Amino acid sequence: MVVKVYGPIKAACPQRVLACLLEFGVEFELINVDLDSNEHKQPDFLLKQPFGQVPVVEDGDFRLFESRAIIRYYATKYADKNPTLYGTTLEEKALVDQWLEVEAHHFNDMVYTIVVQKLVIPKMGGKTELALVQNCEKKLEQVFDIYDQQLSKNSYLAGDQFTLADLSHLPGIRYLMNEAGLGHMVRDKKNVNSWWNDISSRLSWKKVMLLMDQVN
Ligand SMILES: N[C@@H](CCC(=O)N[C@@H](CS)C(=O)NCC(=O)O)C(=O)O
Repeated sequence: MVVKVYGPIKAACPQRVLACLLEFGVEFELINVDLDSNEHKQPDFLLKQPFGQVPVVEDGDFRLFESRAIIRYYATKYADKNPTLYGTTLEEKALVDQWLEVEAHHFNDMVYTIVVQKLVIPKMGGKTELALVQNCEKKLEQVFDIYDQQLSKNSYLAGDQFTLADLSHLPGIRYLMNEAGLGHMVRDKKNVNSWWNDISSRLSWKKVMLLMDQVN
């Protein structure tokens, strides 16, 4: 069964899902949703995702939204193909979940606000709230300090294996390194920098980047 993934390849949340599907070798069809023309806010799309956001997946009759719920679903469904991605014991899974929550709430909340303020609002003719951006950058610096400490003990966030917790950071860090012009936040921290170099070299992520290049 080919999984349908709704969302533009350039958006971070669909990228998280695609990287996960590629890790497990799950076949997918990417169905573009044009955010610029508000396709995601139209009644047809709201039937699939009532909050009007991407991604959504359809796997046969089963439909799911929320990118982190989707990656947990596939990591559980295909655990036999790659058992370490979501941990093999209750405790390993709990640690992956812990760092996924950190990514969603401490890391992503800051990156999301920075991206909206620095890129989206100016594109719509609005003005960036510089104080808000500075505050987010300060908080993000603290998050990276904690990551740097954690990564001085283990190669990856949840231990010595690459997991969903690491994968989930890829789209957000890519934004920081590129459009947001904040690559120094990663490069300045030795352990975070080696971790980024490692996780962004994975074949799954390279394939996501290739797909993205094809539409640019
Ligand atoms: N928590 C959701 C967030 C989804 C989300 O914010 N998607 C963005 C693209 S990365 C989007 O659809 N933005 C357009 C909008 O919110 O109107 C998830 O992880 O799936």
